[in-house]
Amino acid sequence: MARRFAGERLVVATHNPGKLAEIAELLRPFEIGVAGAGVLGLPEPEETGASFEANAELKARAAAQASGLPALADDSGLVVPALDGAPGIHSARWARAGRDFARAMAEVEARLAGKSDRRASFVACLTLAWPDGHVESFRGEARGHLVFPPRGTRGFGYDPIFVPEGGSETFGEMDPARKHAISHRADAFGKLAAACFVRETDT
Ligand code: ITT
Repeated sequence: MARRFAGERLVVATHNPGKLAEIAELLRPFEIGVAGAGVLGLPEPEETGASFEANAELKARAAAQASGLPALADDSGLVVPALDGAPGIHSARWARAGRDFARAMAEVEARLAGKSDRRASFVACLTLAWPDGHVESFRGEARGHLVFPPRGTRGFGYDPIFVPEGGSETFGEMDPARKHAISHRADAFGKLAAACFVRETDT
C-alpha cells in the first residue's frame, strides 16, 4: 500500500512556472500548503535519469532532502511515435537554455517533414518524496495529435501544437479548466491523490 501524505505543507519541486500553477490548482481541493522550489531557493538538480520516473524521483528526493518537507516533482514531456519517442525526456532541452518553445515546436515540425503519422502523447510522472527517502510515483498520459502552425497562447511548452483525442482545439487554445480535467498531469495526479491523499475519514 502507498504511503499516505499526512502533513499540511509540501514543496512542489519544479522551476517551471506553468507546471507550478497547474500542480497548485490540482492540489487546491486538498487544502495543502504549497511552496515552490524556486521560491525556497532550492537548487535545480541535473536530470541524469533515463526515464520520466527516474528524473521525477531524482528531483523530488533532492527537494525533500534540501527542505526537510515532503516534495512533489513532475517529469513530463511530449512523446512522438514517428520520431521514435522524441523529444520525450528531452522535451525541455529541445527549447535550449532560453526556454524557447517556438524553436522547440519548429524543430518537431521540421523532423516530421514527409511523415504522415502525427500521433503524439504527453506523459507526466509525478513523484512524492519524503525526507527519509521514501517515494511514491504515478504516471499519466494524454493522447492526441500534432498540428502546425502552433495555435493559442494559453498553457505553456508544447501546448500550442497538441490536440487531445476527440477534440479540435489545441491545449494552447483550450480553457485551462478543461486542460486540467484531461491532461497527462491530471491523469497522474488522480492516481497520486487516490493513493496518497486519502484521509482517515475517507476509508
Ligand atoms: P522542472 O524540471 O523544474 O519541473 P522543466 O520544464 O525542466 O521544469 P521537465 O524536465 O519535466 O520540466 O520538462 C518537461 C517539458 O515538457 C516542459 O518544459 C514542457 O516543455 C513539456 N511539457 C510537459 N508538460 C507539458 C504540458 O502540460 N504542456 C506543454 N508542454 C509540456
